[in-house]
Amino acid sequence: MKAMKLIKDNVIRTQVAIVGAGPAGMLLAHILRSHGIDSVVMERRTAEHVQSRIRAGVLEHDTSNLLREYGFGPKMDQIGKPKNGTMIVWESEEDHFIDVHKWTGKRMFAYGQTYLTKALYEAHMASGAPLLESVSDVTLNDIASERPYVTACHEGRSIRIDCDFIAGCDGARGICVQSIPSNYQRVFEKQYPFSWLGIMVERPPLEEFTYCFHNSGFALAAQRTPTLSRYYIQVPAGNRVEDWSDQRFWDVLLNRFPLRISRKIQTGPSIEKSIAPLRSIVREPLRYGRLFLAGDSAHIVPPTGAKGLNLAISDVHYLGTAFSDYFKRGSTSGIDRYSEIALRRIWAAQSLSTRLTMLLHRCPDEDPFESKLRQAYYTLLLSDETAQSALAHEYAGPPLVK
Ligand code: RFL
Ligand code: PHB
Repeated sequence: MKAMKLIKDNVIRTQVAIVGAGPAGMLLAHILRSHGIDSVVMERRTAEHVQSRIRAGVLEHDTSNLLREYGFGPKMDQIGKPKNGTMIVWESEEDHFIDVHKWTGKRMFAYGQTYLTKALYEAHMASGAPLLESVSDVTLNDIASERPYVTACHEGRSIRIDCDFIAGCDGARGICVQSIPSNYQRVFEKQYPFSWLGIMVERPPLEEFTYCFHNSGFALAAQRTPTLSRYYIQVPAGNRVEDWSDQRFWDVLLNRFPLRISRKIQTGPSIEKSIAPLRSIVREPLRYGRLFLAGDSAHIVPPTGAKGLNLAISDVHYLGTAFSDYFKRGSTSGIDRYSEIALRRIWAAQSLSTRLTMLLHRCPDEDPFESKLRQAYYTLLLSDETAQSALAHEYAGPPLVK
């Protein structure tokens, strides 16, 4: 419990109690440290578990620059790779490249969330800042008052953390969203009737990230390193990993990609396989009293736009700056405007992610009208430079509010 202010046995005093040690929670702790603000991070899983989760792979230009500003550039450049954009392929249609570089002058950055999480943990541990792993029974208390506190069980003992603010960075099913009275917050939600089944394979990837539409569903070829590839296919909601042997996965994936692409895909045994249901959630506002939501606890976007991690990073950038203004200057304007500022980017990301999801996935009960709309949008994309530029700008993400 180095660097934590122990008031008395098992009672800790900190400025910001952070629930959840995913990228949102760990980056927020880092940002606060850089402003001289102390925090305590609580995580219900072990560090090994959090660092082994395989999720996002693409960062926006502005997000990767922000991570550079916070000191993560050297690690990112060891493993990550700039990308001009993302390819869309479609059976019996021309390919379309979402040319982010041509239309916006920016580049996306291929960098796995797993590597970012490791870099965040390393920086945290090197600083000696507190991280309480494997906590249970986290409970938020008096959050509508000026003296909130968190109680939890850690290493078999009850602890209490007195704080000025609580940051809810514990994902969509965490305790923080459950601690907000339901009549206080609006929840906007959409479920999709399909999931993504993803595998990791030790084979060289395709040159470009490639989204594929096929009448039987979506597929994606993604990449992590020159020798590590990530592939996804759309599967019906409710499918389980056990239903999918490697052979069945590859058969479906290779059948979905046009032959000119599938013949370049190097298959092999999966080293990881997981399923994620697709859904959209936005909570408004992102604050209740002294509790602030950030990352997946505030919103979930379907992964088709590659926006979730980017939003988690921009949320905590706004929140960390707002806390800094409060502690350094006594200004409440940042914390008062946090929800409104963060929600602008969140809804922009929802809009893009929903449109790309509908363009590239096939709903089981899709009617011919919806199929015609999809075709009309793709035809527009292939022929109209304004549509190409608009999509590239949205995919690149809106600029961060300074
Ligand atoms: P996390 O990463 O889920 O971390 C939350 C942490 O909170 C802990 N926790 C608790 N701790 C203490 N007490 C409790 N009661 C707790 N309850 C929960 C959890 O154990 C966990 O460690 O949320 P965070 O930090 O907000 O980060 C969000 C991102 O992980 C997520 O948005 C992205 O992975 C989304 N995403 C993508 N985002 C991108 O920007 N680009 C992409 O290319 C991209 N691809 C993806 C994705 C997500 C995917 N899945 C799995 C849905 C691809 C996929 C397949
Ligand atoms: C990934 O690399 O895992 C990835 C890339 C693009 C997406 C989603 C996930 O839209």
